[in-house]
Amino acid sequence: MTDRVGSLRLILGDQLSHSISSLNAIDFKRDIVVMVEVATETTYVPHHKQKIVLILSAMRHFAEELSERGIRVDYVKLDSAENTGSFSGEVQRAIKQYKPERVMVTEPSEYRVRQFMDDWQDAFGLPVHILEDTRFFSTPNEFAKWADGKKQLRMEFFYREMRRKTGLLMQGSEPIGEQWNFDHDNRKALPKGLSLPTRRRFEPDAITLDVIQMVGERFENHPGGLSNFGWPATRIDALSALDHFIDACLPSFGDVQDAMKQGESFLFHALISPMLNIGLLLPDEACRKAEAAYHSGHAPLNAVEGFIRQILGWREYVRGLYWLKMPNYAEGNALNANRPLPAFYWTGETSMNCLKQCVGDTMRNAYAHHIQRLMVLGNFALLAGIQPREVEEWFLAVYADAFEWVELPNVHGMALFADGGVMASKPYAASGSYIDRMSDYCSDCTYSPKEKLGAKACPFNYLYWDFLARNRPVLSNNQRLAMPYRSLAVMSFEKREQIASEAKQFLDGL
Ligand code: FAD
Ligand code: DLZ
Ligand code: SF4
Repeated sequence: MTDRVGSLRLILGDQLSHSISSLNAIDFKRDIVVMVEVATETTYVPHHKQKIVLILSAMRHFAEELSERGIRVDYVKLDSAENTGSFSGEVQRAIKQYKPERVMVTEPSEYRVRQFMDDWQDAFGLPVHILEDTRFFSTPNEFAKWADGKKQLRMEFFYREMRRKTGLLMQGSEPIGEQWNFDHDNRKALPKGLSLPTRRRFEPDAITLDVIQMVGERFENHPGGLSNFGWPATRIDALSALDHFIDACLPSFGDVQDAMKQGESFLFHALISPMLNIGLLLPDEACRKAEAAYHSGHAPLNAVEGFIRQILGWREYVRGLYWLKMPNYAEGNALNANRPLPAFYWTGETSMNCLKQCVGDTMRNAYAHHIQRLMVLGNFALLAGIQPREVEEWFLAVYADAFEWVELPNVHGMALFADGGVMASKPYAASGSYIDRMSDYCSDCTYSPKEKLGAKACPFNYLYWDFLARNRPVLSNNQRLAMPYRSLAVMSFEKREQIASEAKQFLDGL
């Protein structure tokens, strides 16, 4: 009789699902689960304090749940004296200690981790089984097959494939409502006086409080505050956050999905991306619950389709694109953007109220909603020509839901057009009038969205035209930009000169 461990099953901090493939057919007597808090993961970017608290607290809760199921768990805390500080170091140490016959792990979500995991079998001299992550609707291979031979990889067409595959919102082979996409119904500004749902906050329990204290001390210099921490760190709480969204927010989610309001970054959004990304919620259950809300008459089709498209469409699409294009994807800089990231992305100290509000929300909550990220924070970085690498690092650090597989395509491709149009058919560039239409930020700003030039002019206005003029060689052939380029062509020479000069002065002062 040997007391040698059968399988050493490693579970990473974004694999906290009881259905994770690395737990399949676990032998309760011979196998051991290893979970490790490691310095390399907590510091590869300066993560927002709330993001670290969420992940470590959720890991500790998950380890407890596994123990309660009768599974043997070795959980290594960040401050344990033996902790070597990296996934590879900790797996090697556990192999020495338990002498397992094999290591089993679900494939990591990020290329960075996959690279060193691929070396483990040779380095450690035992079989390392890297298993498929079955929590998604599609696989990277399926995406690669769909992408093969296509000139353009548009989300909309991949999304339709996913609708057919899953049967979500389908009636036979046709989409319910005879339309695949109701996006044009989902661009309304927030009506005055509309009452907003309250965010469901989850009071930290003893485990979370412990982590909060440790993170407050050890990661004091990382961005963000901890006082507002209210993320669900267990499966049960995550499910109740999802239910709260379906009950209280989903019916209005569609109409005002793109709206922004000072002091209110949650609005009707789901606030479930951190839970989906670490595995406390599964994408399938979120979509099925939303679909059921449509069939029961609780929520209208434009809201339910809009929500399902974000998860079944965008989330799956960005994952497919990431694995198809990595590692080269991160290297591109199609618009040759080279300016350093302004300090106000970290401090919020700027007189541009929209940016100040969005940075403020981000630092308070480790959250900002999609349009704040895309049309304010991303749009500014695009127009100002900020280096993609610096913008990507910022987005990867400050949001509780930020993991490279989902952050990189959204920032590099969608917000910055740094991939030259692989993801987006045109840059999401907009002047101040878009922000004015979709928010109440401008009424509290020192600048005016109505002024195009001069000291009071909203910087987004002249930066927009300067961006188009500066990037003419790369962008002017884009059919979707034909109209603004025509407007630029008929602008007087003096006006164009003034735009260039005010943009230069502004950008030099950043
Ligand atoms: P809702 O608006 O209520 O949407 C529901 C769900 O749909 C989300 O929980 C999310 O899982 C999914 N979803 C929506 N849009 C996208 C998208 N574009 N890509 C992938 N999934 C999507 N999302 C992340 O999960 N991590 C990131 O690091 C991230 N970085 C982003 C950076 C930029 C510049 C932009 C423009 C978007 C980014 N997104 C990212 C996508 C999106 O902004 C967030 O998923 C969303 O704001 C999360 O909030 P929510 O749960 O309230 O989402
Ligand atoms: C993001 C993160 C952080 C901050 N800390 C840990 C950790 O200490 N241990 C862990 O297993 N995972 C952590 N994570 C999540 C990982 O970065 C994520 O699972 C991998 O990057 C996936 O490729
Ligand atoms: Fe932002 Fe311009 Fe509006 Fe000020 S005026 S809040 S800078 S869009």
